[in-house]
Amino acid sequence: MRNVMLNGSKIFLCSWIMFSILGCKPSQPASPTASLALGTLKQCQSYQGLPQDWGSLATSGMVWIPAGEIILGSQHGYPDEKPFSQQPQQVSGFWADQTEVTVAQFKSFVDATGYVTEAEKQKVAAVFIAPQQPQTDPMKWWQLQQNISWKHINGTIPPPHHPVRYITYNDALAYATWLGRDLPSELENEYMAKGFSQQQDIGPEHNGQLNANYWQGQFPHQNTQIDGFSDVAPVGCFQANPFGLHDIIGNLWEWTKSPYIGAHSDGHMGRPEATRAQRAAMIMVIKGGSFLCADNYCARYRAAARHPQEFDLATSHVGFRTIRRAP
Ligand SMILES: [Ca+2]
Repeated sequence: MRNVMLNGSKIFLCSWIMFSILGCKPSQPASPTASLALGTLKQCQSYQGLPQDWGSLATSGMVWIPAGEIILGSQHGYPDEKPFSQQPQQVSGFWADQTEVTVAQFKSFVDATGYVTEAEKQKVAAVFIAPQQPQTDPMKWWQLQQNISWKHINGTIPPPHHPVRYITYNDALAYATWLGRDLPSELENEYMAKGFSQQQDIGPEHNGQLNANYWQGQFPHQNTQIDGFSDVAPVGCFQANPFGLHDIIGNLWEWTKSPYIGAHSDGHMGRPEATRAQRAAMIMVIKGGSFLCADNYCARYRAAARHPQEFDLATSHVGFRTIRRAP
């Protein structure tokens, strides 16, 4: 048995002979592919949007998230984030996309299946338009526009290395199912974003440097884009977190499989279970914040932050990543 380091985690590899004799099994799955070479502006701008072995390897573009535990939520956030309990919740290990799903990845799904997204069927999506003057009414910066979709934004085709957006919950789940994957629960997303940390929350900075695409300046009229992006950024322009995940905070909100059915303090613990009535409402939890989250509005560029989102509304600021649970 060999002891090796892979993706920062110690694992055991069994040779076929030892497996036959001793029946030993890896303590956790071994990734046969290297991590994506992302994390700088130069690297993300040259990325083509498809990870190594795409189309042939079930875990292409993913890293192994080892089992662990977190206390869900934060005492320091918005009221619905405050923990129900100081008892940590256990999370089993799973594979996770290193980046938000890209336009190129989603295109490969559409090319293979002929899938038509809900925004294309509905012929409408919610689009952010920055006002020129200070505003407090969200209806002043959100517009329902026709003929906007994942492949057609303001008359242009989005670049293949951008995260796909204008994707509803059903669209995201269809893509994940096609790959034999799933969407994370809120608990799994927050565990990914907290990345080994015992802190109650994780923000968009790392070692005093901005490490996420969010909004600097006064939202919604003044975007100083100190982080380099006024709109969505290509995936992987910022350093990965300790689990090897890029943009788990900021850039786009990410769909989870957990219905939004109230505050943690009411006993909702971020798992996907829900009653039939709750599923019928289908207001889902989204996590991580987006390029539209600013200090003065929606300061939700944090691991513990959460927000309700209509499951069938395609918007400018919501994307997703998939996970694959170990058998
Ligand atoms: Ca930004």
